[in-house]
Amino acid sequence: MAQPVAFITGITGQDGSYLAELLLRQGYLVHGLVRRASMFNRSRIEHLRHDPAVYGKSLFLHYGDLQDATALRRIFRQVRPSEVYHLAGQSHVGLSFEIPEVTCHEVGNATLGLLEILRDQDYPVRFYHAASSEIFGTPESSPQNEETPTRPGNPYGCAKAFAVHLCRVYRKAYGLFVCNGIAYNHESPRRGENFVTRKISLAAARIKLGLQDKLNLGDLDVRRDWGYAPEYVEGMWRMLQQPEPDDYVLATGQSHSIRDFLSAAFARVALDWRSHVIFEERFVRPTEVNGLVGDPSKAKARLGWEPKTRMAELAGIMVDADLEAQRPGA
Ligand code: G4F
Repeated sequence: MAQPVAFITGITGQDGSYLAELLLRQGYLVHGLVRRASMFNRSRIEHLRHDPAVYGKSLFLHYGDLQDATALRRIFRQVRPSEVYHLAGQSHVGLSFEIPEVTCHEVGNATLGLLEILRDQDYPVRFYHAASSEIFGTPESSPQNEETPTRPGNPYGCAKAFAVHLCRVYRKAYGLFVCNGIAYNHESPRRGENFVTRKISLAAARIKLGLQDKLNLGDLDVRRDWGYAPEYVEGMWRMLQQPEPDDYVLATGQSHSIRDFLSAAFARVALDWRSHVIFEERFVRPTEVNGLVGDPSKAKARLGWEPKTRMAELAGIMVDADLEAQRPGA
């Protein structure tokens, strides 16, 4: 059997880096799309790039941009991927209020562009679209599943909902193997520092080490369904190994408030978060989504996928990693 070939957009991100590791372990040739920038932002895959047994042998990076259809088509022609994992795009919900057009181009139109390329291939390609719980906004029912109507509450959610529906249309209209992975929040030590869990874990570690004293946050009452990112990329891969394409919710089914996450993270370093957290209006969003909690039972039944790491353990993993990274010489 031919060696499977994966193409990952967003390979330098949290999920892309874990997914690349998983696919390399499974014996794939992995190709990743990277955007040219004056400063390298590849810290999450540096260990792979510096491994002579991997880089240039089973891992290849290609300069490109989701807006550049010609370059993307060229990469497809050269690489002929058997599986495409589309993870790239502006992913910060708060920021999507400030740069809505960029967000919609990167998240919405770019997915359409890839679907068009897929449609023109003369061989079967499987496509994973990184959808998001943000498509549900503030839903009428909880928990949400694959049938829950979309009702986004911010520009990012609107763009994702647009992309999710296009994936469904292309699957039905052209018979393409396209899956939407409707992932709820998934975190790890590789999470960007401007997402709330990482902001908290980093602050807990730095406060413990005397490097910082205060942590400025917005609304602490909102609740999220938080899971562990390496487990979620396993779910993404499993979707593309099924006989038929479909949509799946990836979630823990449990929701916790920001206060709960603060308690767990600060408890890890034996501190009381209430002595350190300051409210800052700037971090409150123009609209907030509420009631997001996912029902992963379809993923469990069909993919054999189940989240294992719960919120408190996740907070501990993240704080431990940040403590380690902050130590002198780390
Ligand atoms: O960590 P967050 O920025 O994640 P959010 O908005 O839930 O979005 C993440 O998860 C989605 C679902 O998987 C993805 F689609 C999306 O791309 C991203 O990965 O914020 C979580 C909550 C929000 O309610 C926010 O208002 O935390 C609240 N929050 C309170 N203070 C804060 C802060 N969020 C951030 N980023 N920074 C704060 O200081």
